[in-house]
Amino acid sequence: MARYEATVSAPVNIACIKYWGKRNTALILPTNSSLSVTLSQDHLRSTTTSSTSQEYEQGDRLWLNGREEEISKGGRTEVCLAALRQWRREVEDKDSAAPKMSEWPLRIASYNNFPTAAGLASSASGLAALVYSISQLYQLPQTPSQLSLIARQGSGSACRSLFGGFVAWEMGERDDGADSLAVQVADRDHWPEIHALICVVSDAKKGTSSTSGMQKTVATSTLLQHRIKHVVPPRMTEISRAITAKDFTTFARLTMADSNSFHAVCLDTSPPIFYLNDVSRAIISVIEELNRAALASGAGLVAAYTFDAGPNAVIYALEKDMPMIVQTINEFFPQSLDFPDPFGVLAQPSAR
Ligand code: 2P0
Repeated sequence: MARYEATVSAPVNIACIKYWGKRNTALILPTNSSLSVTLSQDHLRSTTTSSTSQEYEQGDRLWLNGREEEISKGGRTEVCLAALRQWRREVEDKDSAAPKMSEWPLRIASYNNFPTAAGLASSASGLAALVYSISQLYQLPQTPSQLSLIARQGSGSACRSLFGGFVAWEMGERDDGADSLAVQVADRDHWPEIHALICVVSDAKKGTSSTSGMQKTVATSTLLQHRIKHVVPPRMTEISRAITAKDFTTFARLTMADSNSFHAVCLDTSPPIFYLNDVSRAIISVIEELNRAALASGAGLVAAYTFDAGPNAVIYALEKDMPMIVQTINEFFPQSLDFPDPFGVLAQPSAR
């Protein structure tokens, strides 16, 4: 029987300018643009195999880390699969010899090679790998930016994992979402000296999910309105320039400021959302002190912390400074470095 299969992997991305808030929850259209770095550590990836065959029993099926998950009607996964099938139909309409895969059931198996409970975003890499693997299976001609339109509807931050390196998710202006997509600001080779240290402060599942937390912020925070109108737009321009110029001090200043702005709007939500804990705040103090000492000695900033919807820290630093950062973090937090190889480098999603 004819059976087609494609396997790809996509890495986690960590935002420097944070996505927090939707203006359209059905289409996943954000209230502000965001910008992230795609990590490429081999142990922070989702690997997805998609296959299709005319002989499969009816109905699409999905397994996550070996456990079957329901593909709920009208849910995000189903929306992504329907959009990918539509693009496959266009391929089949143009080429009558192309197998009619769009009519066949799909089997999708996805694995994260990092613990989902570690509090690191798995939806971003997972949905990016899912969309990318089916695009390869279907041999779609669409660009990664066009594919990001579909990945975005699986999970907002997933659209940024379609690219390696430094990636912007442009919020767009249209109501149909056709211009809310990811673009690469710079590839991994542009600035390979930037590394990321992941500090797992807690591997407990987070109390407030991003999806519900951000909509509570949209509904109740007055500070969010200031952030999306006046704070994020100039930062997007400034951080893109800093990346182009490889200006670490500006990159670090904006990354830390935006993490703090994001957690401030969480606190300004009713009821307030607390993602940071005492260890997170202690890490902030240590990095601020390292940077103060560096500035006092006439150097630039040496490190930037950033926190997502949980207490775990990601610290960006240049490769040359990373041994000192790791040593300092280890001295202050001897138990906290759980990951065997904490250095992240930048990468492209790779087809295998
Ligand atoms: C980000 N986060 O930019 C921000 C920073 C968390 C804090 O993107 O509802 O899991 O699936 O679109 O993508 C988390 O949000 O939410 C997120 P949905 P998602 O990385």
